[in-house]
Amino acid sequence: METTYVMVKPDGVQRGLIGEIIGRFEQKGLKLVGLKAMVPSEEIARAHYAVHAERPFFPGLIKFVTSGPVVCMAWAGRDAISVARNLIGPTNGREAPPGTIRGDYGMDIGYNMIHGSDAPETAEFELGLWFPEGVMEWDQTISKWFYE
Ligand code: D4T
Repeated sequence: METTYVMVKPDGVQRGLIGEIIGRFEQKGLKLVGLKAMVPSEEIARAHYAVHAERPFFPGLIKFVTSGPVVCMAWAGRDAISVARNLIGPTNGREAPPGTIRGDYGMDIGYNMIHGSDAPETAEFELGLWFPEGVMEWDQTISKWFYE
């Protein structure tokens, strides 16, 4: 079992897509183990995107992600990291295939509505960053209908 960090970005919140996005993860069969909303501080945004600190788009990215509320989520399941990335789709919404979140709702690279961890190391780092209090442990009784 893996746990991944997923976040509805300010454009997804502003556009009223929170419910639609959470619904896709729920219906897929992932287990929600963390959920909260906040307006990110510059400090947390810079730490989250530290890997892009030298890229030309970094200042704009920080301004965007701190511009309003985001919805922070932790989702658990078998191969949760790649399952979530596949639900989300490629970075650029114009190229993302229909059926993915970005493919169905997005037209841009920067405004791409949602973030998902891309590897076990980044998931661990991002979960620690956004959920320092830890995530929930609970028994999803229906999970026996998702896994053989
Ligand atoms: P995130 O990290 O937000 O889930 O997006 P991806 O994993 O799909 O894409 P990424 O790490 O390459 O980019 C992080 C973040 O930066 C924005 N971005 C990216 C941008 O504004 N301009 C760019 O040219 C690129 C490459 C979008 C996502």
